[in-house]
Amino acid sequence: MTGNKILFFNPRSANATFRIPNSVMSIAATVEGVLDWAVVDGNRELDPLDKLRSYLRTGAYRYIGFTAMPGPQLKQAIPFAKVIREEFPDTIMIWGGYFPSSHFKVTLDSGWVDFIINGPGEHAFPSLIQALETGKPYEFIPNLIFKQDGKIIKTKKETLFDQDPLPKIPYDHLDQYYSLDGYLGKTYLGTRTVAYHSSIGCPFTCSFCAVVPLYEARWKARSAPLVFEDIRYLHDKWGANAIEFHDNNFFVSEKRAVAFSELVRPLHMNWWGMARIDTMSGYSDASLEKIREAGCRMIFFGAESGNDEVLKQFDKGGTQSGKQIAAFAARMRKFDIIPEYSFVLGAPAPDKEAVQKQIDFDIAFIRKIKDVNPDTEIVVYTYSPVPTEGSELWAQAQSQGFSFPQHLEDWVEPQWEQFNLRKNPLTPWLEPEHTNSIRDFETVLNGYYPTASDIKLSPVKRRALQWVSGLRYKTKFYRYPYEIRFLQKTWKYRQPEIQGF
Ligand code: B12
Repeated sequence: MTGNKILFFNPRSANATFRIPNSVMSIAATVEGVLDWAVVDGNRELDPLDKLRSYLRTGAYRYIGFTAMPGPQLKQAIPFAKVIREEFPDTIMIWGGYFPSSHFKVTLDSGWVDFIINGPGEHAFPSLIQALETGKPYEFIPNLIFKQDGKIIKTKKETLFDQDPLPKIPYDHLDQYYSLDGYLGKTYLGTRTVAYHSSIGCPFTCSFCAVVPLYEARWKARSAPLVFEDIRYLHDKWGANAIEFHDNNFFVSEKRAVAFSELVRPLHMNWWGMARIDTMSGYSDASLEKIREAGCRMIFFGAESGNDEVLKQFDKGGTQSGKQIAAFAARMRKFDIIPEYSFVLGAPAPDKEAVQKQIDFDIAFIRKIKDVNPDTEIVVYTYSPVPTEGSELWAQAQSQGFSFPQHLEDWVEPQWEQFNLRKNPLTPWLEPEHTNSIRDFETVLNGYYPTASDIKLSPVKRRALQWVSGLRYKTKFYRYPYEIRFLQKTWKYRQPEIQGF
């Protein structure tokens, strides 16, 4: 090997063909103009391993950077890393993203990965490359995890940095590898939807959320004018007409959300983002009106549960309560913004009956939300533990016998994929009847209230689904809803919780 180029890899995540791979692109931005880089996007390649090999065979690439979130991305990330380690042993393999940051031991124990970037990588990655290029020590660079003499070393975590000085995503450079056109997809928001990330982290410490171990309750945002500058560029140059804000918590600052709304309004773009119910309950009517007028059509909220005790168990923090969740859904009707509420069912409880009682409670609560605002979109997840050090919920999960795979390759087993999709949580306290009661209710609910985000579902199909599910929903008879499942399967019904959003 003679070169010092960097190859980035975004493994395939189903149904994500139009999403700009922001995780690796934000890292590529930091070496733009300094070192040559290329990118392979598993969503845009029929045979991405072949493509990776074709770059590596040139001998010009010394570094390879993988991003990985738990779930379908691991199906490429893990076997490809193994092959690359075997066929190109001199390549320095660096992983970043939610999976390796949370599951660093199993990742490094595989022997295929040399370095993990633990959380934000915009400083750590270029510093590491510079150290490796110049033969200087890297042991003091924050946000790194690696092995030394068989021992795992975690360097200190850097305080979350300001976002405005960070370099811009090199969209034009990305376009040389994959046409940007191919990333602007058709959604219910628009015909050319762009994925944009305007802030990082989240100021809360919910114990079921994977964002917490990475960002440690910190949040930093790009200021409204800079976000707008990027959006205007994507609109003017690439014809973007809708935006999915992928921030964990876009609406932390009312001032920033309103400032952005005022700027973007003339572009007539539809957009979507994620928020907390208690934060937005505090927004004034005037702010919510401005946000709607600026094109915000739907907002995703972590409602989690209508039971205040469970909200406490989840460390939801803030002021969120069952009462507030319902009141806010009702309030959103006035503004014509669809609240998309996600619930996390199946939390640990002292015994089987208590688990079912809680599931039944939340099913009744979800029905209540639909009564106060039928437009509310409901996303139902099953609680899947995340390794949040120091959290009681994680301790509870472990004490009841839950553990993650001990070998990296085991993560690609179908049952762990289902776990990552939060469909089959593999948690010892959930019996099949618990999971079935969640899935059956979800099927009937989705039948009676099909999601507005499924653009392939015609009005006729929608009505047919509603008709078939009506009696079950009204009589609360959810068991064995095979006929609804058959229609959903036939019409490839889109479930945001499985496909991501
Ligand atoms: C975009 C996205 C997707 C896209 C993937 C698009 C793609 N790239 O191909 C889609 C919609 C497909 C998706 C799917 C899923 N996702 Co997703 N996704 C996100 C989201 C919203 C944004 C990711 C992003 O672009 N961030 C912006 C970048 C800049 O931040 P970042 O990824 O953290 O990257 C930084 C560091 O981690 C690090 N880094 C990351 N990668 C790399 C690589 C290298 C080489 C280096 C050096 C550094 C580095 O540096 C970056 C800059 O600081 C995140 C939440 C979030 N806001 O981050 C969830 C998130 C990652 N997804 C998550 C999950 C669980 C899923 C699913 C598996 C399940 C689900 N139902 O959502 C599905 C799978 C669906 C499927 N069938 O494929 C979880 C992960 C939870 C966990 N346990 O770790 C998250 C955190 C959402 C959440 N809050 O729960 N997702």
